[in-house]
Amino acid sequence: MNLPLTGIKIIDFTHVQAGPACTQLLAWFGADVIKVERPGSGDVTRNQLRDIPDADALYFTMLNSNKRSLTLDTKKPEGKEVLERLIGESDVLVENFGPGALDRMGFSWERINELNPKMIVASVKGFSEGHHYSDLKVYENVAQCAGGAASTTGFWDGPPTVSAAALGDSNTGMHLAIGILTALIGRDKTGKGQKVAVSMQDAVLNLCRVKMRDQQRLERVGYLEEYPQYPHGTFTDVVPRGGNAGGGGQPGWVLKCKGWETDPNAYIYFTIQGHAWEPICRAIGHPEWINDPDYSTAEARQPHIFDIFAKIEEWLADKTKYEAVDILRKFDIPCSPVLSMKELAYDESMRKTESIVEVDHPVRGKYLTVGSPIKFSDMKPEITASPLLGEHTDEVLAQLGYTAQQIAKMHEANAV
Ligand code: CAO
Repeated sequence: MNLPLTGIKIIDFTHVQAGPACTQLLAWFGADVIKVERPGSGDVTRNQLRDIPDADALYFTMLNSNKRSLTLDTKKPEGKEVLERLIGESDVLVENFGPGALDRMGFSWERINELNPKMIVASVKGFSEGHHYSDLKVYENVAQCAGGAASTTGFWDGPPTVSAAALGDSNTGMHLAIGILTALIGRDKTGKGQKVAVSMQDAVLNLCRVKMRDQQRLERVGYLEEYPQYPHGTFTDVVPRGGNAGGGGQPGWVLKCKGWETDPNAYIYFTIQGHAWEPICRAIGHPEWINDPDYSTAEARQPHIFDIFAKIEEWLADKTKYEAVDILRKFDIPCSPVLSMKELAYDESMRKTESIVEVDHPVRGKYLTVGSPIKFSDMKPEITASPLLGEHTDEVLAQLGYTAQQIAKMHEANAV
């Protein structure tokens, strides 16, 4: 299949999650992504949390599919020379090293631009350039704390809480991918490359936009009517943690279903959409609420919203989460079962939509990975295995014009 990014060559100087998630996405869509790794060790995630002693860890395989691997010691003169040639022939260099690492290696933006003025250099850092924390190294949870997610997640009587979703890592990688594609389109118009940077703090904050909305509302009116703290609790001058409250104009909560005593995921998320109040009352067997002034408007319901949720839980008590959703869907009520990772892994629909795919790896055998969450009408990315460390070193060097003898010498010098 002629994928749209076919012909775009990417030097993938990324590691761990934020950068690899970005380049993996571009590889799915056809880019030739050459992952540059340190000889002998490679990306640290190859070894992290291994479940099979000699096989690359799932952390690596699930973030580096569809790529080629080139081992290169870019601190050695031979390695630098190879990287220079590669820069001369590529379209994009993506990196997420600690602050200043690329400059210390001798590949500043100015130097790369000199080697190839059409090159797009894309970086992930913890904080934006010019920020007073821009010298910090950053991992996922650090970013969630810095970007406003942790202070607004969890319950009001507990500490700031991080999300399991990789808001700092993969989310930043997705932002960077958008930046790269934009710069590529820009280059088509100007003929020039440019620097693209996304900080993890900013990418987290971008997803916490509604909490910034709430901060401003709070400062103006002193309360937030959709939070559980309203109207019985108190507000300070900062956005509180709202537990499982719905973030928009419609209240929602995680509600217990049959079996919750023993199954940690026997819950549904239930949303009370204002205009769906009548069907909700019918669905849960309380038609008398439809015209009751204590229930008929969102404003009237809010003071006793948790009593309403308790009544819905009574209705749910003899229904599994799946049975409940099957009834509620008929009434057009936005809801979902709370699904465990196990349920998702074996969900036939997720396999059918290729949102979860099985990949064959030469060492570990078959494993599951998350497929493309972006679906196209004219193409279907095929997810292939992640490369072994240095699997494509000789192939890439030969394509760069090195002779077999020169390649052997580089191996001897441990430069590749
Ligand atoms: N050959 C030679 N040297 C190499 C190399 C190669 N192929 N690849 C990397 N290196 C060197 C770098 O040049 C750097 O050397 P110096 O520090 O001496 O200049 C060194 O390896 C370490 O790089 P690092 O600072 O990126 O690595 P770290 O393990 O100390 O930090 C991390 C990891 C993630 C905290 C840091 O890279 C970072 O803050 N990145 C930016 C934010 C980010 O992306 N974080 C998300 C990671 S996903 O959770």
